[in-house]
Amino acid sequence: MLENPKRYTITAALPYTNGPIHIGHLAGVYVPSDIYARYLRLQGKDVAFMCGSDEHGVAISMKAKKEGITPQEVIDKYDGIIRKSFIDFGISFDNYSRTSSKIHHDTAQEFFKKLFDNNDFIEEVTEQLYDAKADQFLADRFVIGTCPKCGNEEAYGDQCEKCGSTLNATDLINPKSTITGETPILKSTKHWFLPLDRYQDFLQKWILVDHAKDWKTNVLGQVKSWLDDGLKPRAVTRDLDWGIDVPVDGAEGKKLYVWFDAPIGYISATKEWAAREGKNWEDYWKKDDTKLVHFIGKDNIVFHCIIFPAMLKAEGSFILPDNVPANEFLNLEGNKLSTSKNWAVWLHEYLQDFPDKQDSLRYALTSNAPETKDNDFTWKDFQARNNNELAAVFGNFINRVVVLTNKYYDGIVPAPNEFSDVDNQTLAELKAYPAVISSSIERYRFREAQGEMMNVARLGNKYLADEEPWKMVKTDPERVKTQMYVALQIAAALQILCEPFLPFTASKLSRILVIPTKEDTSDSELAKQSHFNWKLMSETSELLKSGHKIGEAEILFSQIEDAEIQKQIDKLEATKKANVMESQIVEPQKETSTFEDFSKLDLRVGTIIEAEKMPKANKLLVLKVDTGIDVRTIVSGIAEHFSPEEVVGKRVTVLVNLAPRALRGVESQGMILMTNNAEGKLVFVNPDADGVKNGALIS
Ligand code: B3M
Ligand code: ZN
Repeated sequence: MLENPKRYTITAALPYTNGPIHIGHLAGVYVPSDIYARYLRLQGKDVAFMCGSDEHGVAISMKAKKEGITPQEVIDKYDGIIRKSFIDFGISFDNYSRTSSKIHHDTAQEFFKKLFDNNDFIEEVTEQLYDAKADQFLADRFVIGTCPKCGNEEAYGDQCEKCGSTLNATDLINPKSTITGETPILKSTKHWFLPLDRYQDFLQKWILVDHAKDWKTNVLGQVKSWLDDGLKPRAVTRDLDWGIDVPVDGAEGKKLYVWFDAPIGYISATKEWAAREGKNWEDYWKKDDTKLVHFIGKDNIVFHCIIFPAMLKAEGSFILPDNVPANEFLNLEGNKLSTSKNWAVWLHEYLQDFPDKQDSLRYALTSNAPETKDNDFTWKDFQARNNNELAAVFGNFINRVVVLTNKYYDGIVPAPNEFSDVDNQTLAELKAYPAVISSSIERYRFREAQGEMMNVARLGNKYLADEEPWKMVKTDPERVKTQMYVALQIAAALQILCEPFLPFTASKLSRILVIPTKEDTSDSELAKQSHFNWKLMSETSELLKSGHKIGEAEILFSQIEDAEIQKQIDKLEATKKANVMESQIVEPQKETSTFEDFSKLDLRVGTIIEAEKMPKANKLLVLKVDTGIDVRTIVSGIAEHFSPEEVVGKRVTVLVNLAPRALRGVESQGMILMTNNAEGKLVFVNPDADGVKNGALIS
């Protein structure tokens, strides 16, 4: 692990522009990376926080086909949505670029060309999957099949998202084209392969020895299983019509594999930013005193720990990542998040429904971050975190401090008298928190770090509850000056300590406490003092000097009402129903029958007038049905779907001239027509029978 780096390059996985950002992306990648970047800036570190839209690959082409638009229209649509939602959510990239940019195409082609000229590739003609009907080679997501490693039946041609393995399309069992559904044939085609096997020993040592202690076990585990299987050459070009041209002769119609070009997107984003800021991009990618950290989800581990490092090693002039703190997956209400099934909380929709609650979501996602195992997001938990923790603990403490300071001292920080043991103890505890939170953040334990930050608010609440200045003020107002001075120091410390986690709250707090923000370039003592000096808080407890005037109280966290949560839950229920409808298979039409056949069936409107369970038969109800002709007994296999009480009075469609048959000794004289709903539950085929008499003929 690099000690005391001179600068930091932080990358966040480039989101595919085939859909918006959802809470899984945020919890897995963007909130933790933003916490880390904000924290380092508060330390006054030199940070390059890079991201951008991942705009090539089959995922984009498939979305374009699905939406009937061009790939360019797809990437422009979603790049716009994603870019704006990151800004509105406070993800503080230093540059958010896009891989369709010229600077990226040039950078990726230059990178490929250097490896090509260096003979780092194997050029080979191999048999690849081909869809004869679509006249197209099937790479990556153009083919789906069973993963040879874990049996997942929805593995893609390049990756199995379930077990994290990267695959060659020809590895898939029972492959099917996702374009036409056809079974692919094999067809020869030339590609350039990165000989990963040449880097086996280097990767084995670099990761499993050098980083055995500082990389997360979930990352080491996945990489180890990959290395144990033995690395094989991997094609880094594709037969596609969308992507970056392969910059060598004889490669007409070939594009760079998206996972070859995308990680280079971090480099091109840095180049673009450095040019804009008058910096040297190579400091951030080629200097040994730069710490490079990749923030990703677990499905990207192999690309960031094996393939990209092998590329960087082959190129020879780049540093390697110091850490890749990949998170596991976040589920939603107990089910896997799914873009295709719309089973997600989309960031841009969240911001429409909760326009001023960015920090509430950041807080809930960090509290449940899938740092070591998959975790679950529920709307009820989100509400509880906001109401019972942010509002009730953090907001309540700040509100009491600000209201009382304004009430007793017109907002002026009072000069303290002699400190009691409790005061000194409290201030000593406060001074210990910056180091505690730093230690957690620097080990990528953001959930733990946020919990410690909240403990500072708890420390403040406890101090006020124990000291009760609102009572003391009647008998010993001089004592209260010291109490409020101590409470104000805790509030000021919170303003700084919460910024990485709750940036919008930190900004409100700086306004309430009149603490200059980083943008405040005045050379006031406070401006110089309170920012970039996270460490100062562990050296002095006087962040707000006596005489400093604070502002008025503001609500930091308004309550989230049950109705707002119910609306979100209902929205997901509707999505679930729509998905079930979507997934319902429509039986193919039966063979043609004649009108004569149909006219033999005698269908009538009827009403169920009595119902009882068939003794010792849990599937059967014995019904008395008024068919308009007579009242007759019909035995129906609906007992697992309806109670007798539920069906009495139902107007139903009855086949009255079905030959009677005995069921468990009861003669059934007809059949009531039913069907299945999307959830597979039986439902009556009800005639629209208002004003229709029993016995009316259905024809
Ligand atoms: N576009 C994200 C994904 O696999 C992928 C990350 C690229 S980071 C270089 O969903
Ligand atoms: Zn698998």
